[in-house]
Amino acid sequence: MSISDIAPPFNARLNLPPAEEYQKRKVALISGITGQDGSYLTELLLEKGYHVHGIIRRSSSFNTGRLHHLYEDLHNTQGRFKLHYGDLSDSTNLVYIIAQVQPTEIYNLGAQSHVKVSFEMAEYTGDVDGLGTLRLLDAIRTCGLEKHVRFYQASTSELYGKVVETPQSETTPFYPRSPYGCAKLYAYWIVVNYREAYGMFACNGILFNHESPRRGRTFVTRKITRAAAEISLGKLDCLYLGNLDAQRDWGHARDYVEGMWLMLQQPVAEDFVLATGETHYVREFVEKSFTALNITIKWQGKGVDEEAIDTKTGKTVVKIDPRYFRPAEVDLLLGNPAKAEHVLGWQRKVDFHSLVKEMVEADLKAAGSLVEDQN
Ligand code: NDP
Ligand code: GDR
Repeated sequence: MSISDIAPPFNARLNLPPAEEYQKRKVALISGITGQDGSYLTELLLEKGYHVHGIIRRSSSFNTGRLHHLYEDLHNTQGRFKLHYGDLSDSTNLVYIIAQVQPTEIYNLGAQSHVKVSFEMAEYTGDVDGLGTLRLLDAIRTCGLEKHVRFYQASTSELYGKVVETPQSETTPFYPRSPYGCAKLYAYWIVVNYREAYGMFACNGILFNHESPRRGRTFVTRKITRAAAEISLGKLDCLYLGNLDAQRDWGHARDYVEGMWLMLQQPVAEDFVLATGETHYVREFVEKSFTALNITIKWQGKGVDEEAIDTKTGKTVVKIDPRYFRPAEVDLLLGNPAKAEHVLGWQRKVDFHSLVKEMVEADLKAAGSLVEDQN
């Protein structure tokens, strides 16, 4: 090992081939690679022959569980998969990683992504989700790669927040309802601004909720499917939830990462909504999950006293805990994916029913085995 392996010189602005030649390589850099979307996107890009580099945070506990199978498969990826320690709050580190990796595509999926948590960690969420996006864009420019790199920003239907119109599309005005939504609003506009100011190929994917068996356990869908599976096996008595009246447009994460990739393959950088065009109450998600486990539930009571009873056993299986209510709520999300369908040729494949079924089955399997799942 030479000294340059330990501390390679920072020569990012030197020796860059012209953009067309540079773009012939397929090198992706993903922030947030350890998250739900990061893991599906990595699979997709490796399948497409990309070299995939990911930014991971140093953690005292294991945080690469969703990528484990890709490590195990290293002989198939022939060294095309590499992880780098980093953080969206650390500009120098981002410049260094980009200079080293020289990516052709950057997917900015890293974020404090929990809406409720953002009310408790508002400044941190603003720093990582808002300014973190700026840091990444400026790191690209610092490396002299603004004409070489295509940039994807994980924007969100939380930008719409308070209902102004439905279905929500690329032209619907924004009205965020949380520190998370406000931070993502800054990120959205800085992406548009850098596209216009510096001619960068930078896109916002305005993605509506997307779920999977790899969804974090504190998001409502996974919380429900996991608890329902455990209740069906007698391992848990009751599931505690917040607002059952919120409506969401839920799709499958695997379908949505394909849309992210498609956005970066277009001749011109634009912003796109990805959604299913269907909306469902949280309450419906609960009912469907229990039904998939052959448990019929009946709702009774009102407001914080509402509960769901298992009609066979008479036991209460769902209760309300006001702790899970948010200081300001997004009541209704329903997206219009027409532009993505028309321009990108994007189509979601998984419907609501199949999504719930897949998540419940995965959680039933995990709850029935002794092995703790990693997601
Ligand atoms: P997850 O919460 O599953 O993953 C978030 C990722 O960001 C994790 O890899 C996490 O690392 C990483 N991260 C958190 N903080 C930092 C930081 N300071 N620096 C670098 N990385 C960080 O989210 P999803 O995969 O569901 O979502 C991906 C992106 O898409 C997010 O930006 C989210 O806000 C956005 N989005 C998600 C939607 C959805 O429905 N899933 C819909 C619309 C937008 P670690 O594992 O160490 O915590
Ligand atoms: P959301 O997802 O806020 O839409 O953000 P989440 O699953 O957290 O909430 C959806 C709706 O369910 C209601 N809810 C509960 N939510 C949670 N987490 N826990 C509960 O116990 C509970 N009970 C009811 C919520 O009030 C809310 O209305 C997700 C994230 O992935 C964001 O990063 C992303 O940008 C948006 O989706 C689109």
